[in-house]
Amino acid sequence: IEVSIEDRIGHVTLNRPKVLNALNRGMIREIVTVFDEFDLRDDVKVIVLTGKGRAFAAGADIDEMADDDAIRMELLNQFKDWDRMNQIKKPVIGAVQGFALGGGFELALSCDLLFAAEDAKFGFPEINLGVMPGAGGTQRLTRLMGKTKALEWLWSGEMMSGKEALHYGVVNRLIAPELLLEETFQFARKVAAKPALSVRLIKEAVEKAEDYTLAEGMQFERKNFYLLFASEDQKEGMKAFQEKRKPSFKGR
Ligand code: DAK
Repeated sequence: IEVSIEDRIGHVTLNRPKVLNALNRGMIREIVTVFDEFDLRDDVKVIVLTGKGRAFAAGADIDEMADDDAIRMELLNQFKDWDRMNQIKKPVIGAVQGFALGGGFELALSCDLLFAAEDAKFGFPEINLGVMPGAGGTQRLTRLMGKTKALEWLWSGEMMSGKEALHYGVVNRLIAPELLLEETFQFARKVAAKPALSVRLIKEAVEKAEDYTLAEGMQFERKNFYLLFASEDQKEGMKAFQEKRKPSFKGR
């Protein structure tokens, strides 16, 4: 992977273009290790994940797993690394060009927002390999598009165009390929300029909306709402409004 920080945006680029960024175990570990580091750094407010070349990622590395057996996989416990991805508190925006297949699609779906180039192709070809998605694909796709549509894609193994992905609410935006990075970073900078605690607690509350009942979710929301009144940014934000000036947020 390649890693950089610019304008308070931590950028991770998948960088095995010769094999369409096929995700091997080392790569997943590197991604989550950097995400964890970004999550703790004060100078990173938003994380952007992209792929180099003609794919975001064409899936887990088939050469690496072809000879695996169930017990070896259980003992390797690779899902521990994948699960760490779900614990990142800062916003993660994925920018997908070309193929996002199998584990590559699952990695994309674990981002909070997805921006896609018009040439993006999403799919779960696992069925053609005699397996099925194992890193959240059946769960996340179903939550986004409903059971019947998700089954159609998961059973057929066919690739979904960027346009279809937009239609089903899988991606936030469809962008001309040459503008994908620019538009993604433009949005990332917008979020990076917001009070970071609000951004963080909104993400946490929205995630609960998928698992909690409405009453539980609203209770949770309320606690986060109260918590923000303990922040300096709340005082600054409201004072700046009253004084008719631009607020200066500190993320505290
Ligand atoms: N793994 C390894 N190599 C791959 C690869 C992959 N997933 N995808 C592409 N490559 C390699 C190709 O072998 C080829 O290498 P060379 O022959 O040049 O050495 C190079 O990338 C370029 O690919 P193609 O020549 O095939 O390019 P095309 O344009 O003709 O075709 C394609 C593009 C995306 C349609 C095709 O490459 C393709 O079908 N790729 C495989 C798609 C796929 O089946 N993906 C894997 C799904 S299974 C887990 C978590 C997650 C997973 C598993 C376990 N744990 C935590 C335990 C996930 C599983 C999956 O993703």
